[in-house]
Amino acid sequence: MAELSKDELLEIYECMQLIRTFEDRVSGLFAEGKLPGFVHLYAGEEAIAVGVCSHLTDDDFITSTHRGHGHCIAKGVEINPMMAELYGKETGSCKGKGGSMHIADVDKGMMGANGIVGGGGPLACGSGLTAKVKGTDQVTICFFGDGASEQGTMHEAMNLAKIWKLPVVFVCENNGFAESTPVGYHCSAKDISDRATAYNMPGFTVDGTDFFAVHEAAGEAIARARQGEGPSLVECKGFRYYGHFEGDAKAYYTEEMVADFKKRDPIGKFRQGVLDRNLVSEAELDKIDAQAKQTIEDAVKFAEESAYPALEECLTDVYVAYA
Ligand SMILES: Cc1ncc(C[n+]2csc(CCOP(=O)(O)OP(=O)(O)O)c2C)c(N)n1
Repeated sequence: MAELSKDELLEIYECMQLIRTFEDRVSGLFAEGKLPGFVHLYAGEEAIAVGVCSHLTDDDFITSTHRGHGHCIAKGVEINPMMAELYGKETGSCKGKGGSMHIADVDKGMMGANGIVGGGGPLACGSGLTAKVKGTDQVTICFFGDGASEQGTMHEAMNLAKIWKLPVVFVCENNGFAESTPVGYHCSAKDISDRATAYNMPGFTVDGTDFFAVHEAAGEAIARARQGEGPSLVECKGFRYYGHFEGDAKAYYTEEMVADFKKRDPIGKFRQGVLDRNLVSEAELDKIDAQAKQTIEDAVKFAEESAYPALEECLTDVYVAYA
């Protein structure tokens, strides 16, 4: 906590609160039938995306998952086009053709949310190899879930990243479930980070509800990658408040679990931590809460007032044109 300035702490809080407010609002909009397609919400996992991305610049890359809104916001993707993308509007980040599961913004280094579980690993090796060949110090973060950790693609990607000493940090967001399957059922390892040993790379498990724990572990791994020392695996253990997707009845959540989630809330924990140490004031945090609400309301208005793509735009940007 000590090395972060007051402005940085406020920015971090703002980013986590923006993600939470975005997700809570999207949940309501989906229930109202305003958003087409599937929506998977990130609320509860804010400390992971923000803890990691607060070390990155626009020149660094991230690969994301089907649960990608938090990654986008933490990497600096603009909120208005994001919301418009969820609505399928022409002002969306991908002109309304990607939707929630395919938001991308290459200028911000956000290489795309991804409906293919485990699909981000090979992409991260690609951008990692690009940085290595070009001799830049760009780092790629590969966010993936505990369920994705069982996919062959992730094992191949971690092995390749180590063999080629790529500047990639694999960040496993272990929220306890792959759809409704508990991690203890689908995973043979005690901790997913134990698998790092098999790839001869550093591996850590941290509390994914604790911003500072994530920030510290990710900072070490990112510094190693930037200095040419190769990949690492950081497992962040946490939870998601919402179901796997909006509409999930969550029969696998018990009342005790949900009560426990609330006690471990990453934003509440961060807020209490900085207030207890007198690093910021309550009024400053409350102001950010109000601003976040306004930003999201503005984004909803922007999205609702935007047009759907024209029919003749249907096939543009969908396939790569070969000359
Ligand atoms: C290759 C592939 N297999 C299966 C699915 C169906 N599917 C979508 S999300 C999901 C679970 C993913 O769990 P996890 O990686 O832990 O991410 P979380 O949803 O917990 O964030 C599955 C099996 C898919 N989209 N892609």
